[in-house]
Amino acid sequence: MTSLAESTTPGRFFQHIIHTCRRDILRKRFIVRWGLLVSLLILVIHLLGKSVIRFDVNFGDPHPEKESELRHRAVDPPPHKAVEKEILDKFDRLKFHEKEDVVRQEEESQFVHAFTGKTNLPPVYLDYVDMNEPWDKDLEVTMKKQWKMNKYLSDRTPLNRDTADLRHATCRERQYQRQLPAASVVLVFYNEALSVVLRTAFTVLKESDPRLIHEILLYDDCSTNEELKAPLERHIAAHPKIRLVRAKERGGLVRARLYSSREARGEVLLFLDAHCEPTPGWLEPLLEPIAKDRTTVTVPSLDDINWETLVYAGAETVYVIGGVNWLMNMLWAAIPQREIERRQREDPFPITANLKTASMAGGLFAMDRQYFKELGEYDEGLGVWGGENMELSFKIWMCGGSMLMVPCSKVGHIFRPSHPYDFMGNNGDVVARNYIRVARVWFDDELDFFFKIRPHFKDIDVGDISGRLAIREKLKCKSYAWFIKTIYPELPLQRDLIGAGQIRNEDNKCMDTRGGDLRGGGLLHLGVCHNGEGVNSNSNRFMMFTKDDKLMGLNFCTDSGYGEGLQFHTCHNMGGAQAFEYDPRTKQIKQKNGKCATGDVVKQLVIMAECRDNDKTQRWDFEYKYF
Ligand SMILES: [Mn+2]
Repeated sequence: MTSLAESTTPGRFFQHIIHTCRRDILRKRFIVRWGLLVSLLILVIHLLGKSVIRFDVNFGDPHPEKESELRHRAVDPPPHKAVEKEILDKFDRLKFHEKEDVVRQEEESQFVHAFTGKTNLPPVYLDYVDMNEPWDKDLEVTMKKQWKMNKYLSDRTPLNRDTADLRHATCRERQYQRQLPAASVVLVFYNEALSVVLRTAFTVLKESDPRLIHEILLYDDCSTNEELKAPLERHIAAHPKIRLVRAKERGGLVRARLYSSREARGEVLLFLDAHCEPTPGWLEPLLEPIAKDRTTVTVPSLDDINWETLVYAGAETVYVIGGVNWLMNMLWAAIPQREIERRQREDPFPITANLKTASMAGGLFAMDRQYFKELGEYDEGLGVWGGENMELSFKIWMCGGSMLMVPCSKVGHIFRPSHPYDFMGNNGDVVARNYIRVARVWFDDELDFFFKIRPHFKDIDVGDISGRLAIREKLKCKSYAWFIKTIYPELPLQRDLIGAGQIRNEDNKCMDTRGGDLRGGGLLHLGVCHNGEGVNSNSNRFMMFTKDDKLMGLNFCTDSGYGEGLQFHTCHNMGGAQAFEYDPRTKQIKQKNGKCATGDVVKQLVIMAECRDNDKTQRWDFEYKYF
């Protein structure tokens, strides 16, 4: 018999295992031998698990060598176990969400968690925080509320902590060309925690080839916090590549981005939020597509840095692209089949090949600086936040460029539970006005549909847009319909519809998403109708019935495959439980199995029931008809 030592290659090793296993089954010794081995393995994993938790307990501890302190914190650690459990549960829900609603084609997304409170380098801390003071849990809680993130923990975590390398293995196989342009990394901030800003800047320096960083531009949009004044300047003084520019008056995020881009001198503009941590190998894959074609814009893949624990979590690769809807929202959509096929054709490692994306989230992207100028930068008429990402996405595609999501470029980002800063006025108004302005510039013939969904938007003044239209004219940009048909055909245009708006039955009840269309799994409800045109301001009652048989909300398709009611799920375009037929004569919405959409007043749901003649709960009319 061969010994394990002789099995030199992994292949032979496994052959040996399988061989031994099969023989043992025959000799009925299987349970005794392998059962023991498996129990041993479970024990090892269990012990390992304990050590992981201990590492987590040690999170942010500047003196890990002090055994006594470590034990003290093990009793009542920051971040404590309850929080950690809650976070992990949250991830589990996310995973379910990805699996159910977003990920359809690809294998199950694997979230990996990294507890990175350590650094292999000499740790750098804020010079005014005393690391020897005992942990003040009350202060930690107070600061969490005030900052909408755990500033207390951040102030006590190395500013140069190790970042996780969660990239899919194929990312490390990739070779990038040597000649790449250098980037100005632009970080715009307003009253962001100093430790968070510094960690972003220092991590960029740590994780990037210095030849590819022209500068790190810190753009202070008129912060009022004291720590962002002299202390910030003191902490960056030793880093010649970090340059600080301060705005004279607060412009809001969009304008701050615009003005900061004019200060940048690198060949490539690379915007990051000032609460990010790029990870190993992040930069080259963002720069190479731009080096090959200067009209290509690249977007890194975002991972989550938990706002309470600063735990880094992410998937190995990307399973979604940026889509668009009629509300001007950027949304995450499953990778379309055409894109899956293109990747398989064009790339030796399709699982991590770059993805064409119709839209970007906005905060993080890389772009040739001159090209950004040529496309008219940002619209100065946009307020604080919102819509600028869509405007940029539209004009990149419509005016001859392209946009890629880069799975091998991973950047951690602190997703806060809410906006920590005010919008300089009414949030909703600013964002709505931005959306309308962008729509008026870019939607051309499709604009009236945008106003059908939100009729009250029609009367809102968005200022002078002639300058923006002139840019569109000058660049000879294509139409919005071209963009949708070519880049994101998932979104139906009016020409693709049979009916839209409120769908009302003769029982005078209307289909109502009740927000169930915002993410998959929600039910299609039955609600009271709005009466008269122009009052349908609630997009929950805006449905679309397409010529290719889909009954949709503004984001998802209704699907009868989940029980009696209709559930919202990603449109799979394969018919079946997502295929409906409208009969204008009987006004029934039918499926192949002979069932009809029925308004159930008791359940307040739209359910699929046997079709009946002249049943007013089954006779539906569209607010807008296209037949
Ligand atoms: Mn952000």
